[in-house]
Amino acid sequence: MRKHSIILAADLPTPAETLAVIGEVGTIVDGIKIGEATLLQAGVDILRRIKDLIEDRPLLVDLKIADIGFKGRYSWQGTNAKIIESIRDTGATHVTVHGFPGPTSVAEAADRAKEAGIGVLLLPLMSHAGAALFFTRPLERSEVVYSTIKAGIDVNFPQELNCSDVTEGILMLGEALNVEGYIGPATRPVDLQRYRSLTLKPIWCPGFGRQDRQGRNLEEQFKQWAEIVGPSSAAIVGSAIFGAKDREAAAKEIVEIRDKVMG
Ligand code: 3DU
Repeated sequence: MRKHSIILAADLPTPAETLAVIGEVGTIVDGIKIGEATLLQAGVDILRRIKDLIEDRPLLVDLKIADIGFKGRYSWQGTNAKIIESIRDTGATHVTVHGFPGPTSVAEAADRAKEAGIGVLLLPLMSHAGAALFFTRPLERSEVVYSTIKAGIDVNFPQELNCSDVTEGILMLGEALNVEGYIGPATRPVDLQRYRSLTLKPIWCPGFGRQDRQGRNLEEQFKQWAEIVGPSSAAIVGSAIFGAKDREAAAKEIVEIRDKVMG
């Protein structure tokens, strides 16, 4: 993946429009994110068609998986494994998974996705207004460790990781279970700094443009974001590209902003 990748969140109302936009700008940006609404309408076969259009670029399937993990005698048999199986060999390179359902759920998704060659991006927090309500509830390191051991998940929590709330607890779990990376809010720079103090992994960030609540233009937001998260991370940009009158120009503009910020 290229440094400071730009990932288009292709959230169009119909599969035909989704494919059209990807045909238009899919090779200007560095990767594509497909949402659950598109998959419900089109089925997973659309992922193969998108992959043909974008070739070796990353294809993130934003399912925000949050179902049960269940370890049978020999293998994971919960719903999370079944969801991951449904996107195996479709061209999906990454999938989003929620952390709040706890250690078994995340472990099942992470293990099965690894087997399928798909990287898990865990969600310790979200970008929209009000998302902090539950994610910032207090949580202690000992609670995360105890609950993980009790669930029979055999992992080590790095000694240096501390935890004060749910967001940091999910980051702790992600580090211990060795997920590929995280989804982090571009709207919350202070929280992104907290992520960076706990992990060196890639952080893929939505929240550019319309979700910004600090009055920053795209360039200011991008610059601040890039300084905090570092080059291995990615910016997920949706409506600022697909909602523009001239989508090609909008996609090129954000790529230019990235190139300028990176010097
Ligand atoms: O606001 P935009 O149009 O740039 O779209 C953002 C995309 O990122 C959209 O698909 C949304 O579902 C996703 N997303 C968030 O915006 C915030 C999160 O915390 C996680 C995913």
